[in-house]
Amino acid sequence: MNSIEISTRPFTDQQPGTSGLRKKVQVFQQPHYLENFVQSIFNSLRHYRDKTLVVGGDGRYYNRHAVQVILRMAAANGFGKVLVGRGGLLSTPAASNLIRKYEAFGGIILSASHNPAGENGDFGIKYNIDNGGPAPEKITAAIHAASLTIDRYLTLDSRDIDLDTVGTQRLGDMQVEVVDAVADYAELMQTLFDFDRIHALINSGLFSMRFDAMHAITGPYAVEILENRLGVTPDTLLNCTPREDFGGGHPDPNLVYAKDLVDIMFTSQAPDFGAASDGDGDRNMILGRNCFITPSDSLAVLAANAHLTPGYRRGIAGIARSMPTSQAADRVAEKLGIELFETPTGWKFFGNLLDAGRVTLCGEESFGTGSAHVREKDGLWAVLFWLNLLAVRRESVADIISSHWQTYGRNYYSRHDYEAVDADGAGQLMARLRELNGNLKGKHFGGREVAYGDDFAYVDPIDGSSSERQGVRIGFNDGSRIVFRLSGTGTRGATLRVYLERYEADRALQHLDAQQALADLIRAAGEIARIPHYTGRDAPSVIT
Ligand code: G16
Repeated sequence: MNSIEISTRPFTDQQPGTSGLRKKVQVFQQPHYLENFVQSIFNSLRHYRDKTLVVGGDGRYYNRHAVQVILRMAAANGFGKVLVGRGGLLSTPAASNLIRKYEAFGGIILSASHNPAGENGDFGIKYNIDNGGPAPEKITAAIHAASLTIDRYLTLDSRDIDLDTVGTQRLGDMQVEVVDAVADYAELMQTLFDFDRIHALINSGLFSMRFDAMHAITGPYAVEILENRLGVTPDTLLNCTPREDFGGGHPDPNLVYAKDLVDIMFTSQAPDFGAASDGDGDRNMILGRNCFITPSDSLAVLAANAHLTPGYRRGIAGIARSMPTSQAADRVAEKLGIELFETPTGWKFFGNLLDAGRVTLCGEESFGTGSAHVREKDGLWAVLFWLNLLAVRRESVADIISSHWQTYGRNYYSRHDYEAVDADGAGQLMARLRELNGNLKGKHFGGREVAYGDDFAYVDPIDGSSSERQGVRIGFNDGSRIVFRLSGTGTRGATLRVYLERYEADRALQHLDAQQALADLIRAAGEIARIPHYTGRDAPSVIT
């Protein structure tokens, strides 16, 4: 079957953000829009002829159509084989696993993560490289550059592939193998965690839990692992049937959007453990009875207890966290005598460190934790890690976090989001902060003195590449800090994120409400950045 060449013209808005290209579905539905971006990916790659590509997505509206488009274009561009998840579905960590396990050239993942889905929702697409991780900036920059000069793309005039039957089909000269990625992923988890011990805990009669897949991709993975292999009862699993519109919800596992689960976990009769994951299965939220574990604390607890699991029994090489993530993990790294890396926001910045064996665990405040087992953050992995700790320690989630704070001190932490604000106003706010921050040293806010103000820049210790303007940091003389940055994943206006952190060593003061404990810093942030003036908002839309 001969490939056909379609003439096209560039779109000027195809610059990948924190994690690929995310836009409203209607934007992707413009003629040639998706095809242009896919061809731009291929145009920025070399030596992929006859190689294998992994393709799949989180099942949101437009997923199936996009998979068919990509299959035709992959065949026309000379790939030898595509591995595609059954139904066109792959969670992000499962896609990363497939790329690694089958030594694929790379993968295309269709997802806008936790962003709402449906005809009026969001869609997204990103490219992952052969280590299974998100493409680094030099590749995303090349894709963007290619998107600005594209004048044609290649496709086939062919029927749709049957995506629902596991097995191999042909598309032109290319093989398409529809795979059951759930089994591959479950096997990987079984090599890392003590399934017998978790099974014993779950079936002890002394333990109860809930897992909320938020009508998104992790449903089938949770059923296979938690129900079929670990023995939870079906009523333990909430919203585990994936829907194209995620049931009309916002599958972001945090205290605001995972409301069904939060309502269950904050009562006197609550289960012992609760967890949720997001649209594409890479984020997680961990809860105990009446207890929320911040993602930053979760990373620190996992690092401190990793030796209790089979997969990390021999210890961890190092830890990496994104800059705005709290410094709780730094204290664990120090005690363990291992390296700690502070990277810009975005999982892509962990890839080199993981590949070089410098770090084993990574985490971000944005509800992401993961390890060297794949090159993406991994929601169910974090849930199983916690279950393994609970099975070994036989303590409550609240007791585990309290004793962690007693040992290491508590990093009070919160993120305030001002979502979908006017982009110009948000840009001006950041520009003013950048001008100001060099002159803030020595000034006082809320009883604290500013020790430094800067705009975070990062030099990758492995390949020397540098990334500038990654967030304005204002640090105080007591070690507390405020970070301001604009989200790179939103699709409407701009989203201002304000990250607040303060350390508390005094055990008697470690059980305050975080908003109360951070009240001075919250006020200082508003004052320094003049948030109401630039955003027109006097309160954040989401607090996590
Ligand atoms: C993506 C990235 C994460 C990042 C998060 C938030 O997550 O993979 O590394 O922390 O976005 O980014 P921002 O603050 O720029 O919105 P996901 O789960 O959306 O793919």
